[in-house]
Amino acid sequence: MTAEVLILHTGGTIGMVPGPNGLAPAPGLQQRIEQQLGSSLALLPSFDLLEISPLIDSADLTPGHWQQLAALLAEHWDGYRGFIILHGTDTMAYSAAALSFMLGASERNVLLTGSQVPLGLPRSDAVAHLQAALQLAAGPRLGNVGLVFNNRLLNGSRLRKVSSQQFQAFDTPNAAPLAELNIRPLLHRERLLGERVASRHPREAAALNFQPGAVAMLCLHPSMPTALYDAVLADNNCKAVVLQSFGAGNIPSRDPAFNAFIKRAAARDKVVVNVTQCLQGGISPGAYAASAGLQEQGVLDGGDMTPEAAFCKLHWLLAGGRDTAAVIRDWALNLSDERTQL
Ligand code: ASN
Repeated sequence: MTAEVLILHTGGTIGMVPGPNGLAPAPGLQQRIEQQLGSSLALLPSFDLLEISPLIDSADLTPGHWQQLAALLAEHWDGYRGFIILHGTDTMAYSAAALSFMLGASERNVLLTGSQVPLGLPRSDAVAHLQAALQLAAGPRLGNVGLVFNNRLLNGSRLRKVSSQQFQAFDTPNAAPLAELNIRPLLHRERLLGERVASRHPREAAALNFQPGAVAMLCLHPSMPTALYDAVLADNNCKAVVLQSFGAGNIPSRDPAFNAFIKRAAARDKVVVNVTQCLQGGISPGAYAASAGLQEQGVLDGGDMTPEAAFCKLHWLLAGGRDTAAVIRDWALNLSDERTQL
């Protein structure tokens, strides 16, 4: 073992530098970390750093990147005590959820972090995030794939990016933080995955077959253009849909185009999952007449899962080669505390 922690740099603001068109990813982060963390490095766990190529703004994330991360984790799994994934904040919630499903109650600590201001620029939040992530990654087993951000450790399968401006950029609106990283860190052990769910070796994830475009998201709004429904139905690549419904799970029940969409999706073997577009609270099937009958028509209950987690769970289930019936069966599994258990 050369170092305790392996840092995988994927891109994102944390490692960006200002350029002619704005902030852009730049290689050579190891040197900049050494400069910026300075003398604190002697007090922190040792690390190696690998950069994926090309480094990306996380707005360019694809399911292929999850596969790439799984392969890197599998390759280096036995060589390090823990892993840090440096990632852009824009799609952090997706990658954190995807990794949560891939690893379950992970045998090794896998933590994501990033920043709102690049490392080395005035008022950057990057140094504190890196320092905290290094300490946690090399520490006792957490189980959860977690996000270290703004003095908190959050469950990776529950995340939402809630601010493009504030240093508190992330929240888990339906779950409490796993740890508060105060002067003395306060770890809520009872909130960790522990033995409640299975752990999976990243080798399994590396062997999955994530398909780009396999899952679509439809965010309902008044008077949806029917072309949106038609496009999803016509795309044979698209095997599942995350329906972001109103409030407690309600849909435009008087709209013939919507009702036809649900029927035709089932007829074409597409899995539809219902989650709320509200930030907090989840759906309550049966609470309103407007959503009655959805479950009878085969629409799956997404509970209080985030749209990002529902999207990634469907991708993960499909990447394992499951047919529609198996996706529907395994949708109910608790893989990483991604929803509140009833
Ligand atoms: N656009 C950046 C990214 O997601 C935002 C960030 O990292 N703060 O890569």
